[in-house]
Amino acid sequence: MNIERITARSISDTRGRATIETTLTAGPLSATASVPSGKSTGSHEALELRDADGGVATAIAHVQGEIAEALSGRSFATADEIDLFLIALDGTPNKSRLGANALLSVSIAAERLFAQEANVPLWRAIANRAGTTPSAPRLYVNVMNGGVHADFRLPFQEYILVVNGDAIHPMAKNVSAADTYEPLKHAYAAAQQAFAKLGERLGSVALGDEGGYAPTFAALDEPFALLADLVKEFPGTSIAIDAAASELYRDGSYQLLGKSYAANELSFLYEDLVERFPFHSIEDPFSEDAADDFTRFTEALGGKILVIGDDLTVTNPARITEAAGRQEINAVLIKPNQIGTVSEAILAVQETHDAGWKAVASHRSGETNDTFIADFAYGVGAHGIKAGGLGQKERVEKYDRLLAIEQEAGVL
Ligand code: 2PG
Ligand code: MG
Repeated sequence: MNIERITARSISDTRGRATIETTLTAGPLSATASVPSGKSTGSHEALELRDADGGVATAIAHVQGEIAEALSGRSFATADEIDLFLIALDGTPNKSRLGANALLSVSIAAERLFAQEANVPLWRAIANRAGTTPSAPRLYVNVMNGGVHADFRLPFQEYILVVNGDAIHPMAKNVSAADTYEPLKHAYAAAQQAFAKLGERLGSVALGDEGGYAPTFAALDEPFALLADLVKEFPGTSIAIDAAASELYRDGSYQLLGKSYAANELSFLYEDLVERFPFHSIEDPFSEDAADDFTRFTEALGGKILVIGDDLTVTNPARITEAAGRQEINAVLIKPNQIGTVSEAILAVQETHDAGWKAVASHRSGETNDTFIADFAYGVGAHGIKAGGLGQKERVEKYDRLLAIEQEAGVL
């Protein structure tokens, strides 16, 4: 394939900040991709190139200038070839020269072009490339937002209802009916009802960055009591949090609701919560460099819940391999923009699976209408997908895309 034309422009993400959207053209084919942006970013992530004024003019100039020139006149047989070319062109370990945002916008658009050329849906192209079996992910619906996503109205960043479509309907267990059972449709319907019910219980409250409610509570366990009630009402659901603990960490301890916790005290707090409430997973329970605390915690609780690395592992295959060697976690959050190309995000999934761990694909807190992450989650057969609360269109679009994928998969 020859990429003949590349254009890029600045669009707004859900926080109204600038982000990059790129369009590639090859003969009659054309594909567009835009890139999300995090707020609680890990310090080991690939670099998102921003100008001093917060804009992405330099990233756009790189795409339309150096990257367009380098790609022009060359022929690429696969999307992986393009990604390897982009990585070499940038030449830095963290994409700091051309920008991970600039590179990823090209990488995702290229993936779409190759899917079009092969005349297969995007999720199928990703599965073929990754060597994975596509399947319906659990929905990690971020129903209450806290931490830096809601001015710390709640101490933890994300209070999540995990919905497992396979566990909702008795039909799913019936082998003869399993072929026609649509787990995502049932999971999403349950998520909508649970989200509305929670809204009624909370009354009129603000929404956080990811389209979940942002209430305040005096006690740390009150939101969990509310979530536990929902779990009782909705079969197939359970509780997860993203503690995003790097954001709670000050001078050697963790700050929660005005109290200071040493790492071992925070561990006890989590253990107590897991004992009292129906937990599925805890993401980033400690700060991004506290590897030993992760290992101890996973040893203690890894048999009961998923301990997910995000800021710890930053979708970086080398960091995931390192974490595997020390058994720091048992699941990994996969965010393509933390690493900067689709091929490296796929490699991160492969490293995760090689370690015997679960992969959870994830959006970012600043999103666009691009639904690539839904195809990615389904294509790599991820255990789950974090796509936010239902109070923001850009989150709902990801869930809508998942339902469309489920239909596509049913007719192929
Ligand atoms: C996270 C994410 C997405 P952000 O920490 O997992 O939910 O937040 O994009 O702000 O890093
Ligand atoms: Mg996180």
